[in-house]
Amino acid sequence: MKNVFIAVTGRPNAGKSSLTNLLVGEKISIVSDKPQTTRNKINGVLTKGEIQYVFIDTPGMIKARNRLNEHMVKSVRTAVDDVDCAILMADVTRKISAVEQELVRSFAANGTAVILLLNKVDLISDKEKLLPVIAQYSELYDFEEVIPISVKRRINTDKILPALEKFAVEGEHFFPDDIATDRTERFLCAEIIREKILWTMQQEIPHGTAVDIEEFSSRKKGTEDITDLRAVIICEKDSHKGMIIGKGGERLKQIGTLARKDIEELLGTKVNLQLFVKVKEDWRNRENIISEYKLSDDV
Ligand SMILES: Nc1nc2c(ncn2[C@@H]2O[C@H](COP(=O)(O)OP(=O)(O)OP(=O)(O)O)[C@@H](O)[C@H]2O)c(=O)[nH]1
Ligand SMILES: [Mg+2]
Repeated sequence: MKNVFIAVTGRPNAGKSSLTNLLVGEKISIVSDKPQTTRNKINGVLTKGEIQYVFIDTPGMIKARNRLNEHMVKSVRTAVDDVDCAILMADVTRKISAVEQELVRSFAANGTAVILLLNKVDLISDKEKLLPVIAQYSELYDFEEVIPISVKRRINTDKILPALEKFAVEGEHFFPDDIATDRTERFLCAEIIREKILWTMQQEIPHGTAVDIEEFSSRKKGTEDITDLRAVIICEKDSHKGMIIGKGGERLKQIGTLARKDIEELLGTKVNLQLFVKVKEDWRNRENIISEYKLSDDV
């Protein structure tokens, strides 16, 4: 038996979580068009034959602006430290930035084998334009392989597992062969709600929200399984609370309806979802709140 641990790294919004979901074949990590969607390391597990692939989806690398960001950056660093190889996910439509340079420095320090994936090639009509991009990236690091891909259009995505296979090492599988993630249903439900906030709200508000599941219990109603879920959306300001709730509660209702659909699919039961909104001023800089609500993996 073999296993291979792969850190999926790159700038925010490059498509790391989309890729992780595609490779494990299930949606385990939330996706949005806003940068800084992922906040925690999330293991995506794929067992294929004798090899177990463990993809560590990481938060997009950023310059930390608050305590929450610092935890996010730290989680990328620790992910890169002890893996068999890494994926550097780049957005082919964007120029090389300080993010790629910084990640490459930590790869070099650790001697990490890295596969460069140039994502979103579907947005480039003239494929000739890829050549200079590949040349620029090749100057950054001695990548094991460089693969232009599109997660969205499934271009070249079948080349990724074969490229990772050679980094597998002999050893027991770390996770049961039939799971796609070791994250709890409770965590995944909170993430689904956060995703719907990202989808429905503008810029700064979703980044200042977190979701805490206060109640998660199951019961039977006749032959039907029902899950009762009570979740609190934490936000930073009274004015944000008003906007999340919306006129006549419309926005919160929309978030709830979208989330409930996905949660029902995840759990395979009917879901009774109750959503509340609470204000915790400037919580992203308050270590006690980050730890009270377990909003980071390392507190
Ligand atoms: N056009 C195009 N869009 C893509 C592709 N892959 C992902 N996206 C989109 O890019 C956006 C970001 O995707 P995510 O998977 O959330 O990106 P991420 O790297 O995990 O982002 P963070 O968690 O913020 O670091 C979403 O709107 C995706 O639908 C692709 O191949 N082509
Ligand atoms: Mg992500």
